[in-house]
Parts: sequence; C-alpha cells; structure tokens
Amino acid sequence: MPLINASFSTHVLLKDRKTQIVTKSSISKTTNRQKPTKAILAKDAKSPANADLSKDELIGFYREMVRIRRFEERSLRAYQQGRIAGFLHLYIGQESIAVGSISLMGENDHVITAYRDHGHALAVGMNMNECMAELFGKSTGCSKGKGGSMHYFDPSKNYWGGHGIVAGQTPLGAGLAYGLKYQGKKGCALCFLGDGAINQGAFHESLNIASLWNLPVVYIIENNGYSMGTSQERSSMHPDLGLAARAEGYSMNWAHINGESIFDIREGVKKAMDLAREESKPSLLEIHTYRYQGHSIADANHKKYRTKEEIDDYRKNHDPLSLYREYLLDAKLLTDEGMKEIDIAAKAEAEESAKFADESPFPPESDILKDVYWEEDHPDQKLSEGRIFFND
Ligand SMILES: Cc1ncc(C[n+]2csc(CCOP(=O)(O)OP(=O)(O)O)c2C)c(N)n1
Ligand SMILES: [Mg+2]
Repeated sequence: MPLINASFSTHVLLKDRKTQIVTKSSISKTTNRQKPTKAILAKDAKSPANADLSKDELIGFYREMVRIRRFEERSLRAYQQGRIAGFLHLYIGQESIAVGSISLMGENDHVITAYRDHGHALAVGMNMNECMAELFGKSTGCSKGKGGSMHYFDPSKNYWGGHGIVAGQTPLGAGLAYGLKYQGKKGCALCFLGDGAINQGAFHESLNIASLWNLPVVYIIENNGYSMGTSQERSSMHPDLGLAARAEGYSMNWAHINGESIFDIREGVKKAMDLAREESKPSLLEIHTYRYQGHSIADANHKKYRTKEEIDDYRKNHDPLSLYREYLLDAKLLTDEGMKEIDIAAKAEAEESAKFADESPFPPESDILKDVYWEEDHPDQKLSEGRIFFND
C-alpha cells in the first residue's frame, strides 16, 4: 500500500501494494537535500489540495506561520530573562507542518503531539495569552500553569496535548481514532511525533493496532534530523526508503513529504486524511524538516553535534517561512507592505502575551492537588469535579 516519492518534493500515497524500488540516493538525507526553488512551491501550489485556495486562505497560512515564529522568539527571550523555568522546546523552522496539516482539519478531526507543541496549539486556534502564560507557569495558562511548555491542552479545539514521554502520544492517537470509529463519526486523528520516537515499542504497537483495526489515524513524523543530541542517522536504522517505510511491516500506507513546502504538506496530508475519513485506513507520513534551535533551550551543546554551516544553510536556503513569503510575493498575492503589517501585528501580539503572562498570578498553593489523578483515589477530598472527555 505504500507510497512514495522518489524525488522528495512529490509523493503518492498508493492504495495498492506496489512498492516502487527507490534507490538510496533518491531520498535526500536531511543534511543533503535538494535546494528548493521557487519553482517547486509554484508547482506544488497547483496540486489538487491547493489549487482552489483563496487569496485570504493563502495569506492566512502565512499569518499563522509568522505568529508561531514570533511567539517562539518572544518566549525564547522570556526564558533568557528568567521568566520561564523548566523546558522550552521551540518549533522554529517547522511551522509549515503544523499550519499546513491543521489547516485541513474539520469538525471531527483531532490532533495530538509530543512536547514540541506550541506551533500545533496556535495553529488550532489557541490564543497566545493562554500559551505564553502556561510557559510562565501562571494560572491563566491553558493548563492552569501546571503543565508548562510540554503540556499544552485544549479539548474544546480537539487538541489533546502536549506529551513529554517520547512516543507516549502514539497509542493515544490510535485511541482518538478508535473513539471516532466507535462513535461512527467521519473524522481522523492527526498524531505527530519526532524522528526520535520511531523506535519506541509503543509506537510500533500503535501502528500494529491501527492497521489491524483499520483506525482513521494519520501518524506524522516530523523528521528534523535530530533527537536530543543525536542525529537521526546515528540513532535509527535508516533503510533505503527512509523512516516512513517502517509502515511496510504493518501493511500501512506511507509517504515522504517536503516540509519546506506548505503546499506539499497539504497535498500529502490531505491524501492521508481522506483515506482515514473515507476508508478508515491509517497512514504514516514522514515530513522532512529542520529545527534551528537546540533540542530545548537548555541544550547548549547543539552546535557540537551539528555544524554552524548546516544550521545557516537551512536558515538561508530551506526556511519554510521565507520560501512561502517569496512565493506569495512572486505570485503578487501580498506586497512587502502587507508582509510588514503581518509581522508587526504578530510581534505586538507576542509582546502583549508576555505582558499578560507576567501580570497573571501563579496558581495558589491550595491548587496543587487539583485536576490530578490523585483526586480519583481520594474522592472525599476532591477539590474539583474534573472533566470526562470524549464520552458523549
Ligand atoms: C520514553 C522517553 N525516553 C527518553 C526521553 C528523553 N527525551 C526527551 S526528547 C528526546 C528526543 C526525541 O527526539 P525527536 O523524537 O526527534 O523529537 P524532536 O525533539 O526532534 O522534536 C528524548 C530522548 C523521554 N522524554 N521519554
Ligand atoms: Mg527530531
């Protein structure tokens, strides 16, 4: 049932088991990919998932990507100013993935991800104030200041977190899909994971069950080339067909997608979502991307396991935001002036969110046992009723 692109900027999700033989060199390694030209984006823009997008929608994607980047930059500054403690995993460089994929979500589609979760949260429509306040550990945060960077959450937006255990979200992604199927709802679960999660047992158990039970789940590997301090090539057996080919073992559809092109992302993810919604079939997608910052901001060594030249090359030649900006300018969908306005507004929004977070109170000490499983075992001492999701 696979697959796949040979050229890395195109992909097909075949429904028949006719695996193409793809040579090793045909799948570009993340460190040696082809330089995306404007022509690639312009070509991708004509694909079925993108051809009918309105000008407003196209500009909207740009606005969302800029908002995420400015939010991340502002939170980095807040961390350096000592306003944020604990972990901070930034999404800079990967924005096209959250924005492109989540732009395809409908009412019955759900999303769940790992700890690098700010981009997905903003893309589903959570506001910057609640997101920044969560980083500051304030009670106005989306998880009442008790989750921090890794545990954003908003079920009202079909957003199920924010999970710190590598691959811990992958069985939950299967569970969301199972819930949809059980309730007879036509929808799907988008379950994002990093390239460092693909060898976890929980992930393989999830793929097995998803395929065996035909669950409408789309697993999306955000392959940014690195886990915590190790390159993907050093940590994962990398078969000729790339990481997504792990799906072969589970008779599951798979594909490679170029993370530098928001259009390629939408095209590939839409095919997988359609397959999930229409035929209740799972898929495994590998989107090739890059992160500019360290694993977390505490990762001071990130220039020791990769070169400065590599980082600079991505920023200069492969940045999904810059490439998309160039596309919009070339297509005369937006002017320099329009770009500036979007940027100024995003910076102001991020700045305002930092002010909001700063001025918000910390949760009271009496809240420490509120909204935790402990209450389930101590019902007489319960401080809140909690909420049961996904049960109606
Ligand atoms: C089960 C488990 N093992 C180890 C860790 C420590 N850890 C946190 S992130 C990480 C690397 C994951 O890298 P990847 O999946 O590529 O995600 P990225 O940070 O690149 O987004 C590791 C090993 C953990 N959180 N959970
Ligand atoms: Mg990674």
